[in-house]
Amino acid sequence: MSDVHAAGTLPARRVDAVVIGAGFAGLYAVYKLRAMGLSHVGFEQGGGVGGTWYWNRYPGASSDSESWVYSYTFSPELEQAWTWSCRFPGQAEILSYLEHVAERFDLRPAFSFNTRVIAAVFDEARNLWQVETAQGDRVEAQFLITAVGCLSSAQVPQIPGLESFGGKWYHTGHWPHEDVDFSGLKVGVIGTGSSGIQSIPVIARQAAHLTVFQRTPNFSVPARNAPLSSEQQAELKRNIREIRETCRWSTIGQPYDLKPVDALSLSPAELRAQFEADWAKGGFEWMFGSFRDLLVDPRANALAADFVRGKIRDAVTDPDTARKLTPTGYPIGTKRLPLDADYFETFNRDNVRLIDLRETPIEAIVPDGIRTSVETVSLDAIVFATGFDAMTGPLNRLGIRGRGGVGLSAKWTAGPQTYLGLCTRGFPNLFMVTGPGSPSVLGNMPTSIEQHVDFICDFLAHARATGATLIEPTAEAEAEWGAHVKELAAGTLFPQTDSWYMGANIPGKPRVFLPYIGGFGTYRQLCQAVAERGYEGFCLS
Ligand code: N01
Repeated sequence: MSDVHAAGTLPARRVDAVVIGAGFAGLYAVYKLRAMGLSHVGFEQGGGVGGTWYWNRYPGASSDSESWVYSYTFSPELEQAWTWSCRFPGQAEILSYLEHVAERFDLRPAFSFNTRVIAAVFDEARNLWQVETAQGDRVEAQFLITAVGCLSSAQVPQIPGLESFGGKWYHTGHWPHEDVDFSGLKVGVIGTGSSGIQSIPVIARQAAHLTVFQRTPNFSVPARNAPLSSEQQAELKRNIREIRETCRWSTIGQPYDLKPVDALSLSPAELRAQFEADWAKGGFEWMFGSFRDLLVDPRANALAADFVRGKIRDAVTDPDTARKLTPTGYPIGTKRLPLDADYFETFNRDNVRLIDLRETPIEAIVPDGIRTSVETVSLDAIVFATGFDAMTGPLNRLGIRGRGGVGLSAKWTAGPQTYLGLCTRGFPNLFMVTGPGSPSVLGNMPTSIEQHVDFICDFLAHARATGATLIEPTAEAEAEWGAHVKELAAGTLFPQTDSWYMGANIPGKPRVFLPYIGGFGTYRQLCQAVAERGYEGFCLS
């Protein structure tokens, strides 16, 4: 608490629950709390609703989940009222959708916008969270619900000389609201994750020249986005309930699942035919609707990786550029697989150049560009597509302190500890929507978010009905969950790779696999079983 507020000069408002964030998760949390008759207030750092889709306005930003699943399921009326224009909607369309939801259900008045939470301290004497914002709000609440997203803490790497750069620079996850026009400019993009891979083809079409600074080549699968015809829209609306039900119980929250077939059991010709058929469909189905052994057996994974390497060679005209773009040394899918629209083909353009930072690393940013070990690349603008401090980053920066004044980030020094990715011991009545240890980032986020918010709100209703005022996981449940999350990850190829799933993109971050990889459907069953057994693993008092 700051000195001013600790002195008690501002009266604290008292509510049942504080919600932090007004993206998919925060909007739904507020909707549910209101329906339950719990008083609440929401704080949102941005100037409007939208979360991820408020901040990530970079060129080409769009969903990687199909529109008919990347949306809320809680209101059949909303599902029928809203019509998506295409398979993978862009940032502006998703933001309009969330604005429509906020309007339709009158959710905006619950939030203070442009308001950043800087402290949330648990008052043990009164069993209340004391929440404070940078704007001077003070609120006391029984429950604290974080809905801050998993990929909202943008990371600009520490490259010497950035402050000397004479042009403009941007981070994809913190894009300006006004139009950024790269026409006639020499642009550099650093990073080839999903954000880089989505933005590079679009920037290449606008800029005079684009230089892509690539540290690790990435696998990517074509999205094959397309408009939805009115017949398709009508059919989706007719079938939407069934589609949703399949998503709820599937591995990654999508209306398809891994086939009960091993890639290794097929002949080379059969395998190729199946890979080609799924490749033609576009989207994640190529990897996550296909063989069950791809992410657990290195030999099966190598077959999938080789298939994509062949596609890269076919797409890129210059053999040396194709070589640089070809990923080696890590299993496909263990860095989050991007979807693209002509990403590899973009490197055939005359105005696009690839710099392989493994051969010629960046040494500094200089007033007129980026200096590598062999040259200075002259640039008018730099785009950092360099990612996020995933899952723990957005939570650690809220200034959360639990019992004994222990900070959440201090408790998590060696890696996050949670029960079900929802709660953490020592922080009573704190609920994290899609926290570390939840499936969340391993699939369709809205599916995960709704399940978490429903679970939390059912839990609050149960607590109210039973007269419990404090909810906290037991030490045993938390330890067991952590061991389970770790054990599941160890049975896959994921821990072999430096990725944000492993915290490897942030200097000094503990190397721990952050999400739960047992599958959305399995996780949902586990949560249901926990609830049915009287919220097993939690202490209610
Ligand atoms: O970030 P990333 P992102 N010098 O961490 C490179 C979600 N998302 O914003 O691999 C040079 O994946 C880094 O290189 P390396 C999605 O879950 C969703 O692209 O660490 N390069 C990498 O190439 C996604 O996975 C959607 O060697 C540096 C890149 O920057 C997640 O957000 C769209 C560097 C970062 O890739 C994050 O994606 C977009 C340095 N110092 C994102 N530091 C949709 O669903 C980092 N890099 C649509």
